[in-house]
Amino acid sequence: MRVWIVFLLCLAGHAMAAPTEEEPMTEEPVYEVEEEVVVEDPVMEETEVGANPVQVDVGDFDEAIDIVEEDVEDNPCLNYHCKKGKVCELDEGNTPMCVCQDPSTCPPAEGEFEHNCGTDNKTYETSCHFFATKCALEGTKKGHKLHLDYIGPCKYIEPCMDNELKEFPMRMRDWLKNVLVTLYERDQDNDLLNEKQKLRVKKIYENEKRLQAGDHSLDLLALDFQKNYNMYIFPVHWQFGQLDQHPADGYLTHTELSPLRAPLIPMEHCTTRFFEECDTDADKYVALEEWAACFGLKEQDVDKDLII
Ligand SMILES: *[C@@H]1O[C@H](CO)[C@@H](O)[C@H](O)[C@H]1NC(C)=O
Ligand SMILES: [Ca+2]
Ligand SMILES: [Ca+2]
Repeated sequence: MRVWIVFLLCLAGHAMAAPTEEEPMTEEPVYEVEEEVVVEDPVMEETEVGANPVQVDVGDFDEAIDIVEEDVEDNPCLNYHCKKGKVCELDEGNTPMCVCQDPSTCPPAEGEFEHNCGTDNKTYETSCHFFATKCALEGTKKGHKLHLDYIGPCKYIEPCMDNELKEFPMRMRDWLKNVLVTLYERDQDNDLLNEKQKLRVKKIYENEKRLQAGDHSLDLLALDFQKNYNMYIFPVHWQFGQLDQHPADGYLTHTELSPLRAPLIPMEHCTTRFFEECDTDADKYVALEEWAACFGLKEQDVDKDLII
């Protein structure tokens, strides 16, 4: 049961709020500007009332001192949002602009859980350090290829064997179904599931034929998938929707998939191969159709409207 609680926490909080990377879709400057102006997390929120946000955020070097001398009220950077890895600075004309953050200005990690492993197999102290580093490499091939790989420090990941790769979707779709049922059971007042999702899960929850959570053999998992196929359709769609948020465009990027690794520790070493093979057209995105096929759903059961 304890394991389940950990999974739940992962799902409800940590994993969903896991650092995600906003991938630049185009190099056009117009897009850049639009993205940077979006006020997602107003900088104010993180700052105590009365504190000088400029000092809190930057706190060094000449430019910072210039800014500090200005009236904070008039600081155009205050409500100017920069994407991860960048911070706002003023140019000579007092116009705010986003520049790469110096990784050394990132707040230090409060624990190992904040470490992240990049696809370069380097451990980054926090996601802030990662994005600042990636920003500095912007425009280079190396920077383009650098993504967050998984949460936690880099470690040795054993190779995924063929037979394990086959088990992966079987275990995962069973796990997804159990996660949803558990969320449903515990979530009468919280908002872990929305109303539409609750209606769907209710049907699974109340079905007496449902295979209860447990350490089942692969044969039993396979048999249950045959017998109770319909119960798996929604969980597979649900997970796709949970991951497809940065942006929610019907495709999963490598980075959008990274939160999934954390809760799937027992099969973790197969995630990379699994997702590589899911991307059947090899365009580096896992589309909903590809995702569903990976989990054994039939083509006619893939339904965008189930992502609710
Ligand atoms: C990645 O780094 C970890 C820890 O530093 C190491 O054990 C592992 O072998 C590395 N993996 C690869 C593929 O180099
Ligand atoms: Ca997406
Ligand atoms: Ca694809």
